[in-house]
Amino acid sequence: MKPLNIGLIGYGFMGRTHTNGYRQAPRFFDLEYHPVLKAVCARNEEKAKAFAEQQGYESVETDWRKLLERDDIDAVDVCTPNNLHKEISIAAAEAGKMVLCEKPLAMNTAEGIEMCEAVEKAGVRNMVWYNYRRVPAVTLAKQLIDEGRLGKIFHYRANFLQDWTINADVPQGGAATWRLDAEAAGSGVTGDLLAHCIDTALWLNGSIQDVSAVTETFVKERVHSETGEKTPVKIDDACAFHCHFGNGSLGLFESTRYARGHKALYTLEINGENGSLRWDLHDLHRLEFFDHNDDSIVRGWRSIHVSDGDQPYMANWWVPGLQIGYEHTFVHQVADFLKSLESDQPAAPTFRDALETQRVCDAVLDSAATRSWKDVK
Ligand code: SOE
Repeated sequence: MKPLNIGLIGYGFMGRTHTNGYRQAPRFFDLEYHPVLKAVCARNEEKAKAFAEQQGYESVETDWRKLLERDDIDAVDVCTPNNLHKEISIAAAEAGKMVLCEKPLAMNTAEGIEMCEAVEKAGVRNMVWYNYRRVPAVTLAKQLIDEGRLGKIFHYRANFLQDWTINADVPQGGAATWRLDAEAAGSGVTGDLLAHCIDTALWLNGSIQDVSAVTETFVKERVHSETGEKTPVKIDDACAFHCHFGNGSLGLFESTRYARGHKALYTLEINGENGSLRWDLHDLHRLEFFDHNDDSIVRGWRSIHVSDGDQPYMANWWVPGLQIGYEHTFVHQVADFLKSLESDQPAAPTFRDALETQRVCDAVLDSAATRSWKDVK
């Protein structure tokens, strides 16, 4: 067994999901490398200590630069708000650390390019936490598409719907609501939610060529948590776009934080010449599959309960029929990352892969701002 010493920066929601991944992966997967929770870093020492104690980190740092100076850290996990991804990731790469960065890669494409160049120049392993690729049902969708079961693809459709910002009293900025502050997040639902849909789409259906988008900011001003002042909201509350994929299919995407009743409804559907696939995060272990090659008298949508040992990742979990959930996507991502060290292959999605998502997000925002079609550049 080889140790892989982890330095986590940021201990919010994502810090917890990743930490759980580090803890569980070696318990369920046969891995040569085992993560060691060496240090957690955050500005608030008291809270960082409480997190370290609860989660099992050996030490605490309050300055991320100090963490990067430590010889006992192999991999840095960047779980900060988006506006710090670039600076920390580049510094970590320059310090020779592996870098695992929370999504989206960066605030924009220009930053993403710098980040890619830094990790590639330093020759350090890098990965971005687009976790939904590792839902077994989504991974199975990839397998079925790659086997050619859908034939020529005509349509790709995805939604990511939430409702947590409808109340105009929700503030922007600060630890809990930095996602509403353009200075910290870069964009709203486009970088936060559609980025997931785009990452999955690029993986399942290939490149996106051009986009036409519309965005809306429903609540124009919110109190800023740090200043107490009411200031203009500069993020997109909702975004919808359509696009052309490189394979000739059409894409339709929608995301909002104003779909009352929906907490995290990520759905996708792909329609091909010979079949279709449909998946829903709220029922994440099921993959709906329509196979037109079935005998016509029994032809219909089948609902595959992805829980059997010969389906992706499931041999590592319980016995067939017993399902897993959201947290396991991060366990899978950690396991795949650790296996990539053994095989010396890149761990997808790399920074370079995630840059493609960033380019689509930038084209989407540009299209909405200019009310025109934009090429993905
Ligand atoms: C936003 O509410 C959020 O937590 C995103 O930031 C995550 O990336 C997404 O997986 C769930 O929703």
